[in-house]
Amino acid sequence: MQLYTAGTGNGQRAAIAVNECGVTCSIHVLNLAQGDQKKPEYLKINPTGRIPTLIDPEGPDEKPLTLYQSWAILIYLAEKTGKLRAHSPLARARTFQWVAEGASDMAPTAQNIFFLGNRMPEKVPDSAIKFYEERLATQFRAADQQLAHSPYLTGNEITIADIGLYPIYAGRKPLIDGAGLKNVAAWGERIGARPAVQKGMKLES
Ligand SMILES: N[C@@H](CCC(=O)N[C@@H](CS)C(=O)NCC(=O)O)C(=O)O
Repeated sequence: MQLYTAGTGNGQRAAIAVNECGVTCSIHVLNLAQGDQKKPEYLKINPTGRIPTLIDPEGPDEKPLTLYQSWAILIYLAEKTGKLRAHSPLARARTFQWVAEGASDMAPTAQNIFFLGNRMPEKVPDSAIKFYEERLATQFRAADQQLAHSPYLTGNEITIADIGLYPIYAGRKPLIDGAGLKNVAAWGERIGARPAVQKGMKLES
């Protein structure tokens, strides 16, 4: 397989998924600041001009598959390899809940904090950034309550839910730890100690 990625939360999520699932994969780190993601040859595999993108030469129906969206890559690799999957119907349902929470709420909230603080042409009021910071802390508070009862988000086994949320946590660790979320902090230590996670987090962008 080939993974085109970069050292951002979304890029790290896909790289960790590749490492955790143990697939043979060449990892290509794009330089986003220099616009590698907008080059015509890259737009051919990902017309959105963003990372990550996975190419699996042995995709479904024995045909090559090109796939973008980090959460889709994570789910695809878990389905393909049987790794990081929840097994009971209840744990599977909770996995879907956390994947939806991460993809549709937490990751965009974290991205808003980054864009407002780093990408706006004018200075944004501190209150706007604080609004999204408090929102992210509240979203992780629900994870903290779950993690008071189990070592991972959906029970005793690590799943795509944990891998999906981890780069969001790692990118805003001081904010989330500062909100006193002790169970999330312990979970973060647990996930962050995994060699496959450490390797995926170390991409240079
Ligand atoms: N929801 C998408 C977001 C992808 C995304 O926003 N990628 C960013 C890096 S984190 C990107 O490629 N930005 C470069 C650009 O927009 O030019 C995912 O999870 O893959």
